[in-house]
Amino acid sequence: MAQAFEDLTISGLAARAVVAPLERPVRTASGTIPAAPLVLIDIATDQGVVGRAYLFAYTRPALAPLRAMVAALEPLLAGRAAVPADRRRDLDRAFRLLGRQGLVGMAMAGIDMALWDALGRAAGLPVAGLLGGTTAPLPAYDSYGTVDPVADRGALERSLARGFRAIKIKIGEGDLAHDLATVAGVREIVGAETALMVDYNQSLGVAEATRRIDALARFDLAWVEEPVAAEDLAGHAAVRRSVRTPIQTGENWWFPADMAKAIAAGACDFAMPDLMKIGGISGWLSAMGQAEAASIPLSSHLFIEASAHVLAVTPTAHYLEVLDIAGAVLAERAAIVNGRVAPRGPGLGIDWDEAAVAKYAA
Ligand code: SMN
Ligand code: MG
Repeated sequence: MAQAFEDLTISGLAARAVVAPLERPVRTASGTIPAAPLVLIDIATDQGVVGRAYLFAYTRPALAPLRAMVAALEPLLAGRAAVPADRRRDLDRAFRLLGRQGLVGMAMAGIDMALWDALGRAAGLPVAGLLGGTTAPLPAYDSYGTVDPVADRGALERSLARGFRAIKIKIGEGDLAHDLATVAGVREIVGAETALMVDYNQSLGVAEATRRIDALARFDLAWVEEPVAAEDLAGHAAVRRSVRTPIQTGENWWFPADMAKAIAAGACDFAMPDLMKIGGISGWLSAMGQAEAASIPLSSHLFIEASAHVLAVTPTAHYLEVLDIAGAVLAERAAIVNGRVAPRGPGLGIDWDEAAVAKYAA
């Protein structure tokens, strides 16, 4: 029996910290993430429906403060309707003077995702369905950290065997020669037909990025991601004007306002907002409208489960990133079928493996 949306009243908020093992450590040119510090959110309602979402703290020092930040929002939510638009308005107002970048924005996004999950569960629908979309499988890419073509040949071949026809690797840890050797080696393994993306994780300056991207042109890369500092929009635009390979960025945009600035600056050919930083499901809906208006293909960043639901209704949907940061604590990992991911409901399709949550509790 579907529960009427307006009947859902928030009765409590739980925020738990875990450090979830990763199938592969995420090595980037700007640091390595050996395991995933996560905050697991459960929003309980008087009607028994529980909305669930998780947040990614990136580094252990940020985990306890992020958990505390989420827990601190409970007084602003308890006793109020589980309506994402209204709760977002309340939280926007509560933090208008402080500002929403950082832990505040991350916590707000987590609440938003969990409330959308609660609505879907109450309605017995996947969030993609609530939003007017379907649960059809979406094009995805397998996302690696830095790779060694020799040592990682088996993993790359397994990605192809799982049906992926798009793969991203991180480069920039070494010099240009190292980048060229790595990309040449990976291109030889994946073949000319597989889309190959690279991610510099903000590690270069404008001149060096232009030099390296020009040198990599012969490998027909699908995109080069965050060549310079995320907040250097003019730098992204300068690189973009100088090279032929599409420039991708967006995972570090805080709320839709940052996306608008990037589009105005001509910073990128493609965009990939992160659900946690763009403002959750609600923030993504605003971002996808901007992408449509600017004809910018939109991809996701991490958060496989929730990203599938929003990409399902994104007019310029591009790729879903498969980098599974929470699978170790989920009752069921996101399903990859023939290199694609389908939204799974009800809600966002997130349920905890409580034994694993206890095992990995921080
Ligand atoms: C990335 C950065 C940090 C953690 C995980 C992944 C990366 C990506 O920038 O695009 O996946
Ligand atoms: Mg990236």
